[in-house]
Amino acid sequence: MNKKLEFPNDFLWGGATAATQIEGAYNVDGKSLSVMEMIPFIELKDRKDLSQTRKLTTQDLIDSIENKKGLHYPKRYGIDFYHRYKEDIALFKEAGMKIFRMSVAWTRIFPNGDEAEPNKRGLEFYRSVFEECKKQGLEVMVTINHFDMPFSITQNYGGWKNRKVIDMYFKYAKTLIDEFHEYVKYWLPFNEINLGVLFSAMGLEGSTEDKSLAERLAGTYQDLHNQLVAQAKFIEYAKKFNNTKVGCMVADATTYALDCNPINVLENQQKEQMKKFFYYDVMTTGEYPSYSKRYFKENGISIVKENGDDEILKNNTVEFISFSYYMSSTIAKEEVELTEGNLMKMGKNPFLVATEWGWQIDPLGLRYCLNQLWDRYHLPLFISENGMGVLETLNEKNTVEDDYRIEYLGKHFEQMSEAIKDGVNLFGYTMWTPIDVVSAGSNEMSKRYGLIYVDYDDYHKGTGNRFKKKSFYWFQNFMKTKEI
Ligand code: P53
Repeated sequence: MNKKLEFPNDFLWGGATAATQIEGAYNVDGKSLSVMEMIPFIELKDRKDLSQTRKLTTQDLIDSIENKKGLHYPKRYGIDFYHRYKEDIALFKEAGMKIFRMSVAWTRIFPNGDEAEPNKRGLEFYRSVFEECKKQGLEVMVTINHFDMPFSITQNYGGWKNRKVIDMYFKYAKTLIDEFHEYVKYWLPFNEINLGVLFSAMGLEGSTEDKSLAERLAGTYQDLHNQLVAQAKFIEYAKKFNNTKVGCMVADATTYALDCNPINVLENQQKEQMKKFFYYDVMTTGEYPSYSKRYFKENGISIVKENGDDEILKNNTVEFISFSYYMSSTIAKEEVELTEGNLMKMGKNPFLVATEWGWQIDPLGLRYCLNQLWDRYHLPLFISENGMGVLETLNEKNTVEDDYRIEYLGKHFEQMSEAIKDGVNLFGYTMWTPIDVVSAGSNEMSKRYGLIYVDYDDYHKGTGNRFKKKSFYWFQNFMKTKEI
C-alpha cells in the first residue's frame, strides 16, 4: 500500500501480555495456583461448535489441584517467559517497541492472598524483568490483576463478594507500587473489568452453575462494586508517587444497531450503556450513572455498600482510559444471527468478515470507538490490546507469512491515525500480542496472535524456540517509516 501515517513522535507503541498466558513456572519460587490455571485444555472436534465447551464444577476445580484426571492445564506452562524473559524483551526492543504491557501474578507475591508478608522470590522475579526493560529502554505498563486471582482466595474467602478481599488486593497492589514505582509509570488495576459478568455467566467460576442468571448477575455486580472500591483505594494511594499514572481497562467492542428500526437503535444504546459506558462512567466520574440505577431496579439487583464507599469512589477516578478492541457486532431487540464459534455470542454483520474464531474484523469501528470515548470523557486514551488470532504453522523457512496480520494491524493503525486527526487524544497502543501466548478464552496455543512464533503446541510440546514472522519485520519497518 505504502501510505504514510501520521502519529505524534512520543506515541507509545508496544506489545501486551498477561502473566498466566506467558510465564509458566507455576510451582516454583513459592508460587501458588490461580483460577486461570485450573482450567484444562479441551480439544474441540470442531472449533466452531460451542456445544462442546463445558462448565466446570467446583469438584472439577478441586480435582485439578493435584491433576487427578491427568489433564493438561496450559496456563501453568505459558511460553516459559519466566525463564526466557531476557530473550523476549530483547526481541520486543528489536521490533522497535517503546512500551511493554505485562501483568504481575498475584500468586507469586501473596500466594494465598492472606499472608502477612510478600513472597520475596516473587518480587525478585519482577524486579529482574523490570531491570531488563529498563536496560532495553522500554517503558512498562503493569496490569495488577489480569483475571488470575489466587485459587485459595476463592476457596477460603469466596472471592470478590467478600470485603476482606478488598484489603488483600490493596495490600498486594500497594506492595507492587511501593517496590516498583521507579520502573513502572502506567498502572492498570484490573484487566477488562467489564468481563466479570460475562465470565461468571460462562460458568468459569465453578460454583455458580446451579444459580439462576438473575442471582449470578446480582453476585457479579457486587463483586464489581468491591473491585471498584479496591481500585479507588489503590488510586488514592498511588497519588503519593509523582511519576505514576493509573488508568482503567475495559473490553470494548463497537456495537451497531442491526438496522435503522428505532427499536433496534434503542436496544443498541441500552446494551452500550450497560456493557461498556457503565464501567467507564463509574471509573471516570466516581458515580453510578442514572441508567444503571434503573437497570438494577428492574433486574432485582441490589448492591451492598459500606459507609465511605461513595466518597472513595468519587474522590479517586482514573487519569486515563485504556481498552481492548478486537471486533464489532450487531444488536437487535429480537434474536440476531450470531457469528460462528464466538464465545462472546456476537451478532453477525453482513459487511464484515470474521476470523476463525468468529471475531468480526472492523478497523473503522475502532475510529468510531475512539471518537465516542474521547467525546464522552475527554481523558487521554490508550489501546491496551488489539490483534488477530489465527491458526499458524512454521513454513520450511522457519517463518510464518502472515500477510493477513499485516493487513489487520495496518488497517487499524490507519484508523488510529484518522482518529488522532479527528482530535482524539490517543497516546499509545500495545498490540495483543508481540509473541504467541496461550489463549485466555480457549486455552489453546493454536490461536496465535504474535509477531513472533513460539514452538509449543496445545500440549506444551515443542522446543519453545522463538521465530520471527513476516509481521515482525513489517512492524519493525513501520516503526521507522510509519508506512503501511
Ligand atoms: P483470547 C474476550 C473478548 C475480548 C477480549 O483473547 C478478551 C476475551 C477473553 O477471551 O480477552 C482479552 O486469548 C484478554 C487477553 C486475551 C485477549 O483478549 O481468548 O485481556 O488476556 O488473551 C484475546 O483470544
